[in-house]
Amino acid sequence: ILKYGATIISWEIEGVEQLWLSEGAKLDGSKPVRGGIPLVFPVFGKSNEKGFENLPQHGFARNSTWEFLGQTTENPPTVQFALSPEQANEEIYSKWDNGDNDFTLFLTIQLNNDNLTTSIEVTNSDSIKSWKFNWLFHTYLKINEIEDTLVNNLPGELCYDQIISETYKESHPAIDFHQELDRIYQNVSTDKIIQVIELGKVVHNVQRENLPDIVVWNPWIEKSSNMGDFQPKDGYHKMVCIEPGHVNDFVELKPGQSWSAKQ
Ligand code: TA6
Repeated sequence: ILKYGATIISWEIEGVEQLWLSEGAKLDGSKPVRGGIPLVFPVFGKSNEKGFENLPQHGFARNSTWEFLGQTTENPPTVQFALSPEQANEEIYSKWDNGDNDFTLFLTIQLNNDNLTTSIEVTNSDSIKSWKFNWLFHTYLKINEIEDTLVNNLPGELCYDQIISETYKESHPAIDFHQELDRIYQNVSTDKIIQVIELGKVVHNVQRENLPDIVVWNPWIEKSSNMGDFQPKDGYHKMVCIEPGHVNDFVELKPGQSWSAKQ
């Protein structure tokens, strides 16, 4: 895990890597990590919402050096990181509202035998004003071959398709990949486990607590070639982003209120 962005860059189950990390990923804090589990806060993507319009894509959590709080339990191994305005990337933080929202983020990472749990707690530590935010775990899952891969349990769900800028109900029994795909599935019951299936075998199960939205993304050929830190260029065959979040609208916190979620 890097303190930069509190970014998990590798997760193995019995020696088998579960996350995709670009060979061109910057791991020196010079830019957000291309791969692993970057953290998206206080905004997903770009937003014209008042107070968010000047923020760069995906906000500042992934560009800030978090404080390592330590290991909280021995078994299963659990560690905690925190971020507050003092450590936040000043240049970006200052672009959120009036650059004076008092917040505290606690990230808890638990490594179990066959699963990884990442939990976030967001607190409005301001004494006077409310503010709102998005949260998303931008998880890059590793697969063997995107053209053998399906994502299921989304039929009937409403999605905003970022490629064609249209909202529609998912009608396919499973999502398959044969071009850039970038969709925000909205308000999907957390009773639904999102499965990544390869050649008929479930290779990833994504479970959520209090994260109603799921972004599914594969950059495909052109987008991969346009991202300098996306290496190798055919690496899109080996990854799919399944991103649990609260991004379809903003969560509002009053002074002293907290919000928490998990994947
Ligand atoms: O994963 C959804 C998304 O918003 C895509 O549209 C793509 O932009 C991706 O995030 C990566 O964004 P980044 O700022 O990390 O290049």
